Amino acid sequence: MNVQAFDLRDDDRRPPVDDLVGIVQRGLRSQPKRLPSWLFYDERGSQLFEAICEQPEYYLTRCEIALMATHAAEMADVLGEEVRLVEYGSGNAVKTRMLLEHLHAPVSYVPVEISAEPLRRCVQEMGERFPALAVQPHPGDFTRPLRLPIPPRAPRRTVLYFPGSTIGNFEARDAAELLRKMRNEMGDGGGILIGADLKKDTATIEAAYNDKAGVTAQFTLNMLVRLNREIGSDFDLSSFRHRAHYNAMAGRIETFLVSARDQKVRIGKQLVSFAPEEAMQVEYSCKYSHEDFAALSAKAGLEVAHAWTDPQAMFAVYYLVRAGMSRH
Ligand code: AVI
Repeated sequence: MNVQAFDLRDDDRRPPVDDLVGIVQRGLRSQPKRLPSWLFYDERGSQLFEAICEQPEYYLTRCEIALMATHAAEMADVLGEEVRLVEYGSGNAVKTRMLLEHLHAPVSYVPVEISAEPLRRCVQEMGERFPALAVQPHPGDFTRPLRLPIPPRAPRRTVLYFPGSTIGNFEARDAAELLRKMRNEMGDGGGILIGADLKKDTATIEAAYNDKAGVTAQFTLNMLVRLNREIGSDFDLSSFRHRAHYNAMAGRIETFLVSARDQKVRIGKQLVSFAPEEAMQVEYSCKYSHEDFAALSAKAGLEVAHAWTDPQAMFAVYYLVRAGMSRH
């Protein structure tokens, strides 16, 4: 197995308890109250997210995998020979495997992942599946500037792979900032291969975030379980409900934890009041038209060089390059 050694002492993105108390207190002081969506992903939350991807209503994963099954060979041709593939996150073994199977003489594969266990699993799986490939894990937060490991030989280009429509979990300004950071990391001749969920009828989108089995509701509520465990807050789980609705004007699913009653919750030394039906915002999942995505890319100095979509136009994978470069 051609895997570069790595050190994973920093287990995940868990900030020190005092910082987390401060983050939560600040979020609950804002109007409306809000909590950051990265809080979903403790060990249980990551398992629940995997379970969400299996739910019949959650079309995103299935559609993106189907797109890869149909178009990965063509994507590999577009990316060209001797690519260094840097993946933002490492939880997408199926899609990444499909891409790597078709890449022409890739130089290295660099999964960037904040949580130790998923990164370790990814390294092992990819190392076993592609024994000749240099796997260079990069433990860390992909929203921060990356110092990529030195590749075993000079790549012709660096391609950042960001599947899953995770870009949709960033608000417009943060999404553009993240793409701008990616533009710097890929360099002049590089590119970004990115998955994005497309706008469609409200019922289909809302069903994906309100599955019948209630897995998404558990995922949302797990954020409170995590806070109770990690900062000693006393959220009463039976007094908050999951709510996800599609805001068609803004083009996004907005997910909330809604207080079922008048209640107070202890966060550190503070008591925070919740009114009956008060909604605390926990996640946005933005949906795009092709024009929306081109406009977002342009804000980051990028343009869409290729787009792959399924016949039902459920999901898209875009290949972005620096603006002006696709005509060279
Ligand atoms: C990770 N991300 C793209 C998922 C989404 O669809 O926004 C997270 C998720 N939240 C609820 N269901 C899935």
